Amino acid sequence: QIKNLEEIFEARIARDEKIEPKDWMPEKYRQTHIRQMSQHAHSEIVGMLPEGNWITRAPSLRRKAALLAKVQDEAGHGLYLYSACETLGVSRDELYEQLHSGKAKYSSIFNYPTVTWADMGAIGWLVDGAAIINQVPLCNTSFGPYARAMVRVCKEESFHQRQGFEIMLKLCNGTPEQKEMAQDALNRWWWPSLMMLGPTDAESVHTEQSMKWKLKRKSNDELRQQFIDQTVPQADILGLTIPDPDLKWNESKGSYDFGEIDWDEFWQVVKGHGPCNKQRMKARVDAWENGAWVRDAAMAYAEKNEAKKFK
Ligand code: FAQ
Repeated sequence: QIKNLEEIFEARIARDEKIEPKDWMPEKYRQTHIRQMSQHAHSEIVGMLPEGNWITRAPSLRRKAALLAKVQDEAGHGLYLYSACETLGVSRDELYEQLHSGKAKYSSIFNYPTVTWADMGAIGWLVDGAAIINQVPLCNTSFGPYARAMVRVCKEESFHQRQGFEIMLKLCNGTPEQKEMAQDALNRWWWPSLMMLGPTDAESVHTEQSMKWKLKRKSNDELRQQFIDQTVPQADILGLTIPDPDLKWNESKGSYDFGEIDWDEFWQVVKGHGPCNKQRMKARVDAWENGAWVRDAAMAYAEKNEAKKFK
């Protein structure tokens, strides 16, 4: 029976049909989607913290409004993704518990500090830039709710990337100190942005299976190369230097060669030893604990209303 169901499932994947929550799916397909989608959701939620740090200090009302809107979008992305995950039979509370206990990962990139205003530019330009490269192929992923969520998320990320690039452009056309601030932000965010796209294909444990299921449409290395090729000309427009002495156009390949990524640093950050891991987790756990009274009040109100209905 299962064998038959599995064959039908594989044939649907081969025909590029979307798999929907109530359809039969192999248990591993379900689990791997819960893993990737929940880590994606956690990344959006933790990802609000580095930028949230600058909302009260944005240099103008216009910048503040744009940053506030961007951070709110990230909350929205997190909530869609948690909802998409719940369609696979896992509860929101379980997902939060996995994040707060350190069982579930979130993107390494959000464990770096935001020390100057230029970091808001670099995050939008580079981090959202890398996120778009990663997420556009996911609009075509095989699980319906994930694919549909990604369409709107990518549109919003595209606004985020532009607002970041525009911050960088303004700084680069400003005083020498402002340009220096932009260069410093690029120096600090470049390598972590490359790491964000995941370990090399040779080290990536999930890519092979995820490609077969059409969860992933492109490998980590393919996405990283695409990100570099897209971003280097943008740095040229800004008049900034990418902090990689080995970066060089390769005519025969039609793309850039680049230097060695510090994978030790990546794994240290993933394992919880990055510059801000403890601070980020504490912020999320505190928000959960300090918000308990709101959840209790909402539950009490809902129960009271429910009871009234049956009077
Ligand atoms: N950080 O075998 P692979 C955003 C883990 S959203 C931490 O290659 P996979 C928006 C991986 O989970 C950013 N851990 O894994 C925004 C696995 O561990 P596990 C998030 C990482 O899943 C912008 C192990 O290493 N985006 O930025 C990282 O096939 C600005 C082996 O790796 C998504 O989540 C990492 N960077 O490929 C918000 C997109 N990379 O789970 C605010 C969806 C890998 O076995 C401000 N996710 N690991 O314990 C994906 O596309 C994939 O999951 C990858 C990893 C490509 C991230």
